[in-house]
Amino acid sequence: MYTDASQYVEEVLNYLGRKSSEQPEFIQAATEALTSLIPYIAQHPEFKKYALLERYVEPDRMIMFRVPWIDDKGMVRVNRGYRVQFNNSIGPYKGGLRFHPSVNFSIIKFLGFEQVLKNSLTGLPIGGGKGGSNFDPKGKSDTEIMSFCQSFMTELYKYVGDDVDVPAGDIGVGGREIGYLYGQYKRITGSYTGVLTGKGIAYGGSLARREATGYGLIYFANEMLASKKNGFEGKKVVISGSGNVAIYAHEKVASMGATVIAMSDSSGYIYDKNGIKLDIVKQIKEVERGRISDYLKYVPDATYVDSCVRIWEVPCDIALPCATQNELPLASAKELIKNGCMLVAEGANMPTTLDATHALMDAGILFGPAKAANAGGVATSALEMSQNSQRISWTFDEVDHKLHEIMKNIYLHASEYACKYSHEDDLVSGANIAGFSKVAEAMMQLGVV
Ligand code: NDP
Ligand code: 2IT
Repeated sequence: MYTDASQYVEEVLNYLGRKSSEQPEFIQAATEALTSLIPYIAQHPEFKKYALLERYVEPDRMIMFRVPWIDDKGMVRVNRGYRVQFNNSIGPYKGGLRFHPSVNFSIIKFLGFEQVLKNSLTGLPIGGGKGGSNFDPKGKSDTEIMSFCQSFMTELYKYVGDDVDVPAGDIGVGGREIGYLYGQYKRITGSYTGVLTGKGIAYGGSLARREATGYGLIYFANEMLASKKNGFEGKKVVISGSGNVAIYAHEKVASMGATVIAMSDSSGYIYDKNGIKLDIVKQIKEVERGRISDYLKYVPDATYVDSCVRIWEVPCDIALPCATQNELPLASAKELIKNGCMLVAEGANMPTTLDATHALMDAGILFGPAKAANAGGVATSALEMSQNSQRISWTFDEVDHKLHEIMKNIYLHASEYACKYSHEDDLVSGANIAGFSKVAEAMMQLGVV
């Protein structure tokens, strides 16, 4: 039906397959997005002449640098630092920094690629980028984390700026790390600008940024449920991960009458049929920086299973993958379908594999794709940027209210495009096309750059 557009997308994906074959996560993200754009691209034959897709899949630039630092024993250690500035057609590059041993160009490119569409969907003027390091924060002391962050920023500062590129947190980068990074930026440049978001409240951070991704995820999922005249009251929820996104998704969903019965970390998951007590998880993860299995020290009749992926075998009404990419494969999707799950909304970036996404949608499970469902974090980062530029701070309720409105709008926008180009419940296509159309329009107007 869309022969020319399909052919064009195939050519671009083949090109990526040849040129970036060692970047499987990036190819996965690009394949999912570009394939769903076909009906939209079919309406814009001019894109091919202007090589719009070829330009769109190529980041503006990719920066890699050495990060030497000194551990507590006085040994010099070396990691790799990355920043991929993907696309700034609609605003300064914006996106998190991830510190995790698995970080490489494939992971950072996939995250940057997703970020371009996500940031466009927020309706705010932010382009897309992502960065990080293969540094592993686990088991490191505060002084080691500080030494690493200072060295990382000593190189990164050359490439960022409040109107240029504004990083924030992601896996392994929270308030502590952003503080050390900001301190070093300020020390080197002498300038006090909103160059990072997720900052501490005492030095320019926004209230509700810490909660924003998790809260936003629940606001979005609530719109999905409401479209079917349903809600969270009385629902059983499984949330993977126990980091920033997972914890605040739990907090919000519990406040709306649901019970969270399982959570995880990269070692395994806990199950508590009476509902997981969030204050204990916060104590373990935010204060002690411990393992999720420590929950059993506080609640001995809960269960711990030594596998994170098996969390999807726990029967639930709602599944919220909030840990990492590809954590919900096809076999897990089949478990969710078998057990009568009705909704999956992605708090993490690309947590569901492509075949699992198709299986869930084909089975009629409501599916909220990451770039729409978890956009509340970066949207609130953009609100932090606005507050910094205006030298003002909004109250928690003001920011939370704006976040709620933004998530409702993202849902409306994605479902409107889903209806127009695919079908009502295809929020994957809806979110991709809604996000892409604005970036494509800007790129066409900006000329061949
Ligand atoms: P955190 O570092 O706070 O938490 C990450 C959680 O995921 C931890 O529980 C961690 O367990 C677990 N995890 C990490 N890697 C794996 C793995 N390979 N297998 C299983 N579990 C794993 O990160 P965030 O909560 O900030 O981020 C979680 C996800 O949400 C990521 O995909 C991120 O990109 C995405 N996201 C984050 C936003 C934000 O504002 N922070 C915004 C939008 C999306 P362990 O401690 O054992 O490593
Ligand atoms: O994936 C994401 O959207 C984030 N990690 C948040 C990015 C940001 O700039 O707040």
